[in-house]
Amino acid sequence: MENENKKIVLSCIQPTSVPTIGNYLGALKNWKYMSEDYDCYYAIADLHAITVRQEPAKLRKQSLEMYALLLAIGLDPEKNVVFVQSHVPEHSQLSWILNCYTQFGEASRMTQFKEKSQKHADNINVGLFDYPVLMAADILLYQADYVPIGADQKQHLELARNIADRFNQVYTPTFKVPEPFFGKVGTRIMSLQDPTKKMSKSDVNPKASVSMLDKPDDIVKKFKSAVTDSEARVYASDDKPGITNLMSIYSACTGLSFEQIEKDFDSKGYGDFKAAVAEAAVECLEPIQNEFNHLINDKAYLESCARTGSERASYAARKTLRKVMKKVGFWQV
Ligand code: AQP
Repeated sequence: MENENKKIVLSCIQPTSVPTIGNYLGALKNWKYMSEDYDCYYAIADLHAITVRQEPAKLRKQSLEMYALLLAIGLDPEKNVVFVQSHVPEHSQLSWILNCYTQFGEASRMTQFKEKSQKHADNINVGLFDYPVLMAADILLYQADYVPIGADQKQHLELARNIADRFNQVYTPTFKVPEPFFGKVGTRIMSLQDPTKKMSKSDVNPKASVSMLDKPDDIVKKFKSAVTDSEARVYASDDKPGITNLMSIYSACTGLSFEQIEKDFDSKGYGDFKAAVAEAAVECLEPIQNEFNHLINDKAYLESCARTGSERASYAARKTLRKVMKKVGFWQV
């Protein structure tokens, strides 16, 4: 780590539930690949998670499980900085300062805030509104070059870039202006029950998503009940979102192209295809689940990795925060 020549990557995942196969194929799998070529900071975003009401005991358990899962997918805690966001107070500290360099109008334009306030109409808290500024702090603290994001986070990254630019102009260059890093096409996984909506780990309908820790039998059942269409021919098309989504999952799990999948299932029905997708998903998740089951029983090891991760993250974050505090004029003693 801390290699001068390597570019820096920052990415976060919220411990709002067990991650789905969508989180895995769309984000976490790339995290593993990126760790080969970049200096990676990977955070469990529990500060972000409480913008939606969480049950305390569950949040604690989910954070520990998320940590174990990140190691189980193959992230080496020595090579990467894997940490829990709330263990590094610099995130909250920088976030407050950046609030004062963010205009109310620009924050009001964030579409995710609008969507989430509709979804959680009984709890439209200031944290939900401020979420993108905290995200900017997460990124700018580590002087990240790249942030792997899905299309839904594009607007938030743009805001982080604007805040960085503004701060750099008001004072002198302080923050690196981060670039988005888009994963491979076809990795945005949709809900199995409403394929026009993305698969989410906090979806209340258990049939809508496949969790990374689901048992093989449950995975098979969920794919069996996935919403498709009445045509019974396997090919990708905008008016076949259910089948296209299953093809994305199958392709991401097996590495087969859409053309190959169409050929392989040319004369077969949806039943056969769904069974094949389920089998591929089970095979993809099985080694991760085995490793997870082993790690989750070693709480002392996980805690020690998380402690080391937060110390290393804090060390890097502190450097940026000190500069920022000096520039804005805080008395430092
Ligand atoms: N369906 C998806 N397909 C591909 N990638 C996805 N990601 C999320 N859903 C899909 C990516 O996973 C990473 C971590 O996401 P997050 O936990 O920070 O928040 P999120 O995007 O809000 O994910 P969820 O699963 O929908 O969580 P909840 O239900 O808590 O809101 C991100 O890189 C994200 O793009």
